[in-house]
Amino acid sequence: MATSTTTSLLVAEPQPIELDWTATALVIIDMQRDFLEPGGFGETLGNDVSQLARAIAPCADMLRAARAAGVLVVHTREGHLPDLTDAPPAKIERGAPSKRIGDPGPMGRILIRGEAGHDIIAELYPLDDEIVIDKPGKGAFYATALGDILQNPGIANLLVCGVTTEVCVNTTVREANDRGYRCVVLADCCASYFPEFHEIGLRMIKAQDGIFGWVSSSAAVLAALATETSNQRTVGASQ
Ligand code: TIU
Repeated sequence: MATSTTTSLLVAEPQPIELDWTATALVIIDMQRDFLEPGGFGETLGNDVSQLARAIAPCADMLRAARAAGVLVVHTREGHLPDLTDAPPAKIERGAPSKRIGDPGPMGRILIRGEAGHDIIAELYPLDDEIVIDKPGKGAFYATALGDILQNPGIANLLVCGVTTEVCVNTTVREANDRGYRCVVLADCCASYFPEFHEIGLRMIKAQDGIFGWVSSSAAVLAALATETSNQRTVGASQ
């Protein structure tokens, strides 16, 4: 019986990683208007949101490839309930932003679920049947059903994209690593308001022989997926 293997060797640092695509999910962290567009939460914190734009096209490539290959896709959004009951005062009161979480802004209330700014950018908009995790924290596992959602289809590996590298991407990878997932952060699919934090955030993941996981790229994933589709093998005596 001819069957195609579901595994590929993905070029990554600190070493290549064998991925079973049926046990792998693409996780796209917080590619929301609130972080990437002017007038949102990221800009209220004093950040130059144009720094994040470089991750959009590589994320779109990964989304297209995952959909074509049948790889599970998970989108996440950071944000809070309209009544702010899930927003700790310590988060709302932090620093001296130009607007605070829940204040009205040009894209609706800042970082509030259901508002235009909270939604995912048009270029990466989820399909109706894709998983969207709404999270109140920086990590995607805290106070969400993500763990159960990944466990049911037997997901063991996460390809992680999104923003920002050192905040929600790093927090989510650390949470996932402690839960036993193999995380591969796709460097060009992530970005930070601070390019040096992006670089250091990636180095933290792969340091000490991969203390939190692996670092790879969108090009490497595309190459690995191309290998996977051509890996035909013969199993059993009869054809
Ligand atoms: N401020 C910042 O860099 N990030 C966040 O607040 N959230 C995410 O990273 N998504």
